[in-house]
Amino acid sequence: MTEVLIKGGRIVTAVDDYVADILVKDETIEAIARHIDQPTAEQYDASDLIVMPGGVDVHTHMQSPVGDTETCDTFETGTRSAAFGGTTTIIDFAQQEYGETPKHALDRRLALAEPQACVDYGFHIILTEVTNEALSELPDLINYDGVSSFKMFMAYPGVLMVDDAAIFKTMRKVGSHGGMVNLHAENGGVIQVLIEEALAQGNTSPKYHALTRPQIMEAEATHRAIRLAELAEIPVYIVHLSAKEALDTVVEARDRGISAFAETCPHYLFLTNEEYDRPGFDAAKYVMTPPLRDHHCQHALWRGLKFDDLQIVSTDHCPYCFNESPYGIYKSKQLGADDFSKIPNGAPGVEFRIPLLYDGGVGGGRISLNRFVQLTSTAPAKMFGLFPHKGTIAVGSDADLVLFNPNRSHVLSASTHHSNVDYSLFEGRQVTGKVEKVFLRGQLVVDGDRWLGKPGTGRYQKRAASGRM
Ligand code: DUC
Ligand code: ZN
Ligand code: ZN
Repeated sequence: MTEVLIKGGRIVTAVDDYVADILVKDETIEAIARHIDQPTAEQYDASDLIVMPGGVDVHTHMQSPVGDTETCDTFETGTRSAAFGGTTTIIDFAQQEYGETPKHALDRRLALAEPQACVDYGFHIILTEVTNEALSELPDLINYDGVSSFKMFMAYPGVLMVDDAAIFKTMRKVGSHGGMVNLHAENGGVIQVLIEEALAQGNTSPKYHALTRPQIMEAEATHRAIRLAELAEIPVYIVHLSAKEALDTVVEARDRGISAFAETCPHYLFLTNEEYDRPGFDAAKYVMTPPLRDHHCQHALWRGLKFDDLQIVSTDHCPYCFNESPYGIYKSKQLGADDFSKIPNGAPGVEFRIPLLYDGGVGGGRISLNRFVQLTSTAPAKMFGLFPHKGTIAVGSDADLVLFNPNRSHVLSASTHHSNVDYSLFEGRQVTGKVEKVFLRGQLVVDGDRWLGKPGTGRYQKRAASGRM
């Protein structure tokens, strides 16, 4: 039996803050008390450190094909990077290809992830073709396969976009089984018109990615998604919310008592659309969807986090290299060197979510320490059916524990991160607060700069209902 004793740490959950010892037996927390003596256990001194529950990042794209492109992290490299950043559970995506059933998509992704995963993982299923056969599979996917959330795109016509009828039918089907629909909320038809106009005028540089995706088209789709969910009487979750106008729509619905939830991402909290003024093609590093917004949006998002208008911070880790080498053009931003609409959409960040949010949120006086844990671990675990195994420190919970030094400064950089991607959105940013040790179900996997984990130790998580907060 593996026994681990973590001594004298400051235990911080979404609601607690106290100093105690934690005894782990095998994979779960056995006891928490002021003083525990267990000479047979491996001992770790956590005095002067925060001990918090492992991070839960509910929006990543590892080894993820979209059209011809594929993200450049494998499940192995991406989940190792997550672990170094204090994240011990991810929820990634299983995308239904045209002609494929959702169940087949899940099985395909499970087979890929299983030998590689270095942290625990689940999947949302991306539905692209809502046939009767696909709909008929959804209850079993929720009840037996543990997939209680389904992502649908209101953008990218001809590639991923589905219409309102498909969204509504899905909502009606999954609602009574504890399912939830996650929406990429942008008006894809209108955006397509704007993209074609820009290209026809010879506007091909990366900044036109942002200029063709207006904030009010995010708000319009957010509003539509929420109204569809309201009619279907099901909770709804807006992914990667970036625009103030979209947030206003969520707030209005929540004030009416609708179960409308939303996440935002570190890049919207720490960067603005000024990045698109970078010279040459460098701005392509910031081509993610939705694009970076202005200072007003950033301010509104921080306010939203503070007052629970936004419930979760996830990364939308969707890494494409800036350079063509070494992974090839289809994993590189260079694919869109002559045409912004061909730049693969997405940006990396799975390793930096926790240090960034601690530094800018807690250190910056914008959110409390408890709220920080809630946003990065507890709320995502509750939202997506992983609580109480994940998302807290309690007797019986999985011993996913992060020992975090709140006083240690370090510099975020692609030269030291553990992802395959060759750049960072936050290159050179100094932050205070560093992940020192990470335990995955009681096993020490990160110790300072040392990697002690193994591919394949991450375990698939069958999830309970989503959105029943
Ligand atoms: N949406 C995502 O969720 N991730 C990457 C790109 C996108 O449009
Ligand atoms: Zn999206
Ligand atoms: Zn995404």
